[in-house]
Order: sequence, then structure tokens, then C-alpha cells
Amino acid sequence: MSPDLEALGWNAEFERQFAKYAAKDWLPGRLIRDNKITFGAILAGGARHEVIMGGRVYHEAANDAELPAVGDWVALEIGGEVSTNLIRARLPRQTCFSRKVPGKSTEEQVIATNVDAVAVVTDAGVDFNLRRLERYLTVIRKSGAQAIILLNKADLFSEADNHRARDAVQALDPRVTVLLSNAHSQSGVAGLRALLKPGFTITLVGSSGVGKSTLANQLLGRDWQWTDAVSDQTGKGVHTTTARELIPIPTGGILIDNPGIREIQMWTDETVLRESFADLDELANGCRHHNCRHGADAGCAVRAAVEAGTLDFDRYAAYLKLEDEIAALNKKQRKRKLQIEKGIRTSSESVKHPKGKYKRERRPWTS
Ligand SMILES: Nc1nc2c(ncn2[C@@H]2O[C@H](COP(=O)(O)OP(=O)(O)OP(=O)(O)O)[C@@H](O)[C@H]2O)c(=O)[nH]1
Ligand SMILES: [Mg+2]
Ligand SMILES: [Zn+2]
Repeated sequence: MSPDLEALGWNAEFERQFAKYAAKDWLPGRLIRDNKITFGAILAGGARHEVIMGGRVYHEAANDAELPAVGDWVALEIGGEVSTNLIRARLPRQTCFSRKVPGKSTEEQVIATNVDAVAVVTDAGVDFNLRRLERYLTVIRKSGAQAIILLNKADLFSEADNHRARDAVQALDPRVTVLLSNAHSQSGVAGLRALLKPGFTITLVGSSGVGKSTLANQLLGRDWQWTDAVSDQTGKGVHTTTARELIPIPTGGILIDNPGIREIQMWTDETVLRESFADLDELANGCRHHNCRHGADAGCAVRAAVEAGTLDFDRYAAYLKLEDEIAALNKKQRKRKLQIEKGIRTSSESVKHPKGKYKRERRPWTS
């Protein structure tokens, strides 16, 4: 296949943004692999090049999240004076799927950019966890991409189990595309293939072992050529993906395969949370006190709904937990900002930390 730029996801907006670089004879390319120091890039016609980040791109990035990432469109100087291929500029992202860096940091980690959809791969068995899927949906909403949930390994479960899982996911959000798949057969991936229109990029995320790479290989029609740097063969002959890869699919569309994500941490804000839990917000309007914490508070309408059995307890608990996480994240970001500000102020302008402003974490109310 000799993919042209549009087949790789290029569009009129990228074209417009690129005009100033075209004048310098730089070429548009899409990043397909991130090797930390070098990157893999694919150019018009399907040519692949190893490229390195130019100093200016590095210095102009305010934080790690602004550095080039898999999925980005960049301006490339191929075989310049120093005979290395350089990333001269990164085009603005049209979507960006990211998460909080695991651990205590408040940094954002970019997973993939310029993706049209994020497909969360799971199954109707042990990996199935509605609360985790709910979190994924919250983070996907923030990215600007559409959400797909893929219940893979459909061949391993009864039709009843598959359908029950599908209905439960669909009930979380009717706008989400929910598909069943079997990565071991051509017909089993027909639903995913149908979504992969030319130029459409889907990134596959989900736990390790759910079948992301098997899906990619089935759609590709052969095994992806793993390089040493990106794969690790375990004793059982199972490939565990260790780096994300952008893979153009000959029948149309682009997949980005990811290493298994152990946990998807919050990288979102109140607005997105409110949207995901609009029904609970509506309920909370009926609480007696406007600052009700939906615990043991008198006149709490949310608790009343749990008691009456009209609100699922797990969803209620998830609501409180998400809110707490967002409060904690905001607090950490504020603290970090204060520290940065403090660093650039003179000592006479000391900054006071807002002490005792945040209440301790809430526990869901139980009877
Ligand atoms: N029965 C069945 N097995 C599957 C299916 N999809 C994948 N598998 C198997 O599940 C195992 C793990 O598949 P992978 O594709 O490596 O999983 P992955 O999600 O890429 O895992 P990581 O790279 O570690 O994140 C392999 O042994 C696959 O053959 C499926 O639809 N049905
Ligand atoms: Mg894999
Ligand atoms: Zn309440």
C-alpha cells in the first residue's frame, strides 16, 4: 500500500496549519512510534523515517504533554545539513487522549493524539468492570474523540453473557458504540473494520491480554513487524506490547496499539464529571442543603434514591469517589502552581497556602 496523506488522517485544517512550513520545504509526517530519543514517522507514499526532535520543539514545550507524541502531525526536515531528519514543528492537535501520570504527580501523560475514536477493549468475563469503563468514558469525553467499547473474545462466552455485558455498557451511555468481537477470525472483527473509514484513527486501550494486538493483526491481515524495542516475548510465547505503535490498515483507517493500561487515572475536570453523572446531579438538586455531601446529611435525595432502590449503590459510590479524586487533583495542581509562583516571587511577597480548605475524603454512606 502506498498511503497518501489523507489515508493517514490528514485533513484541510492540518493543510492550513502546515502552509507556513511547506514554504520552507519541510514535509508533513505523522509520528508512528516514540522511542524517547528518536521517533518513527510515516510520510506521504508510506515512506518511514527515523526522526529526532529539533531543539526548538523541545524548548517551546511548556511541559511533557506538549512534546511530540504518537499520532501527532509534524513538520519534518528530511536529510538536512547535519544529515539527520529533524522534527521542526508540531501541528496543533485536533484531539488528545491523555491520563494522569500514575502515582502522586499531577502531570498529564499523552496516550495518543489526533484520534477520532478511543476503543476500550475488554471482555464479558474477568476483565469486565463497569466502574472502570465509566472512568474510561469520562476521560475519553475530555479527549474530543468518540468512545467505542469492544467486548472481545466473544467466542469464549455464551451469547447470553455477551449480550448482558453489552446492554450494561450501553446503559452507561447510549451514545457509546458497543461492539462484540472475536479477534481470531476475519468475520469477528467486521464491526471494528466497518468503523475504520479511510483516514479515521482509532486507538486501542485496555488491560494487558484483552487482545488489542491480536485485533490489530487480524485487521492488518498479518502479524505486525515488531521491532526489538517494542515487543517482549514471554516464556508462554505471548507478545506483550511495550510501546505504542501507529499502524495504517490496508483496507482503510489507522490503528494505534497500546501497551496494556493497568489503571486509568483521572485526567478530567468537574465539567466532564457533571456530564457523566447528569442524572445524579439532577437528584442532588432535590437535597435539602445546597452543600449536601450525600452522606449521612439530613434530607439527602441521593441517599433516598439508593434506599428506594432507584439508584444503583455502585454508581452512587463511584460518583463520590470521582468527585473526591477531582478535588484532590485540583488541590495538587493548585499547590504546584503556588510553588511555582513562589519560586519566581521575591521573599517579601510570600504566598499563603489555603490550609484546611479541603475536607477529608468521603466514604459512601451505608446503612
Ligand atoms: N479466544 C480468544 N482469544 C483471544 C482473542 N483475542 C485475543 N486473544 C488471545 O489473548 C491473548 C492476549 O492477546 P494480545 O493481543 O497479546 O493482548 P493485548 O491486549 O495486546 O495485551 P498487551 O499487549 O499486554 O496489552 C493471546 O493469547 C490471544 O491469542 C479472542 O477474540 N478470542
Ligand atoms: Mg499488545
Ligand atoms: Zn444529598
